[in-house]
Amino acid sequence: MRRLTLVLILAMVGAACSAPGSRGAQPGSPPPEGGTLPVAASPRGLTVPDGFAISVFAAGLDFPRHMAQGPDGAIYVAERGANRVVRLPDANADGVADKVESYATGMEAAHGVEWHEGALYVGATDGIYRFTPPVKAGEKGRKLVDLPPRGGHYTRTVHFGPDGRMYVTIGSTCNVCVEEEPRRAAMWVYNADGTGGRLFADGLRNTVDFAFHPQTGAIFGVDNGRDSLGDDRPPEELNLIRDGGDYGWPVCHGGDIIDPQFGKPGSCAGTEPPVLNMQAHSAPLGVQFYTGSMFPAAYQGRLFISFHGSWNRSEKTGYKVVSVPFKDGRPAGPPEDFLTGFLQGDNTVVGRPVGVLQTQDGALLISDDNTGNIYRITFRK
Ligand SMILES: [Ca+2]
Ligand SMILES: [Ca+2]
Repeated sequence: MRRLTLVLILAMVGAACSAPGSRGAQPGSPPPEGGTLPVAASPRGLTVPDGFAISVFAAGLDFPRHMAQGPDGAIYVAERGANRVVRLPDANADGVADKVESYATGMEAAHGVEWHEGALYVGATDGIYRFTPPVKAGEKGRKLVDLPPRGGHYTRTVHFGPDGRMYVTIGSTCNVCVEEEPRRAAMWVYNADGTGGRLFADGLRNTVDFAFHPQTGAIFGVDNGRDSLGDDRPPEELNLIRDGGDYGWPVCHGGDIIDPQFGKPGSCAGTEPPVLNMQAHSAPLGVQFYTGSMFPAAYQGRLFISFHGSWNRSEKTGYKVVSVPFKDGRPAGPPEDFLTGFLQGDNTVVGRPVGVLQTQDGALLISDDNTGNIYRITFRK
């Protein structure tokens, strides 16, 4: 497909100012800069398929991670670097956030966000917190679930299933090891109030995001494979996560690679192989099924996946957003590049995508924790 390179000329959205200056603002209070958003420092060359357009929805955020759209239509973003969730309204619907408001504060490394039945749920390192509007300045969220402290992978992801239950993933303490803590390298499920927690699936080294198939409700999660087995092993995984499933780590990777340290012959037997293997070291961190009407029909039902990009591969890989075609509730082909250009020709990194969110209007938002930007992708007929 012919691809269109778009040079992003960032519109001035207000007087130049810096996001760090907005740290410490209280929920519900106006941002210190008088309601303006920072302007991105420089234009970037990013590439989307022909017919699509990309623009900057927000800039200057402090390690923006996962995102959710609230019942008020605003975008809520976990700012991991600021230990909080910010609210980004776009009241005039011009595709640019009008302002940044500190909304929910005081959580260690806020990463996961989800709205469920009128309340905001946040996955922070030490637990899952709930904020029920109206959220007052400085209000502490209600901690629903205690989670193991920092050590190894420290992001916590939370989503609600169509069954109304709360699903939480936590990565391992290590690259590869046998975990003592049963909540590590696993998915747990809870009632919406945090009670009744139990192990749902394990052998998941670091499933940083997962999504429920829009028709079947099946859970598809990406898993970040272990390091130090070479540039192209083991693959990053897309798993269909079933109740009671063992997804292999630390003994088996990619469905058929027996771990040289922890595995033994037969270690892959009885484990769930991935439904799709992807390039090693891509670092998938965000997923979103597309159910909107804005994108062309070919994108309906596809799973968008962000690849944060490699950190220790001899040649860099990832640094892009791909889409995986789905048919009859299963992947129906390899990932196809959708948003590229974060890794430029001279191996220069100009962004690292994390969160992927389809908004109610059918656009796709991509957070980038390297630049602090949120990009918005639309399709123009
Ligand atoms: Ca706006
Ligand atoms: Ca696996």
